[in-house]
Amino acid sequence: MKIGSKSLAGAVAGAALLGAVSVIPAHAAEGWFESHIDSWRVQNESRRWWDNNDTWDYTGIYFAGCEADGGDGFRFADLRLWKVVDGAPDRDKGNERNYCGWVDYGDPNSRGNYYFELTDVSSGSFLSVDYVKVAW
Ligand SMILES: [Ca+2]
Repeated sequence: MKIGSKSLAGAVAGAALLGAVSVIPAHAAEGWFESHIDSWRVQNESRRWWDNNDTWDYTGIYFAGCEADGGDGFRFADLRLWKVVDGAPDRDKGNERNYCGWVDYGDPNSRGNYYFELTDVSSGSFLSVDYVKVAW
């Protein structure tokens, strides 16, 4: 049966997708990007992304493979989410401590451009992260 083989392929693809989602928590369906961080200091900023506010998904930032140059190595990075506001100060959407995993900021519930800023790193002055995923 052709339909049978098609649905089997669908089931296999679904299983593979579930496997991937279990590694990186299933945050945010509206959009996402992957990146890395190379020797950031406090006040460095991420690229901007557009949140069209089509969904209620939380905005989340995922880190894996974190390094800091201080004697204690990496313990945490504080990340502030900002919404770009033209012609006025950008809007502070919250500061969260990332221990090299997920942090989320709730649903900003507001269409626009966003970015995050490194506000503190422990320990040392420089932060590098092998894998960064931002989802919203
Ligand atoms: Ca939203």
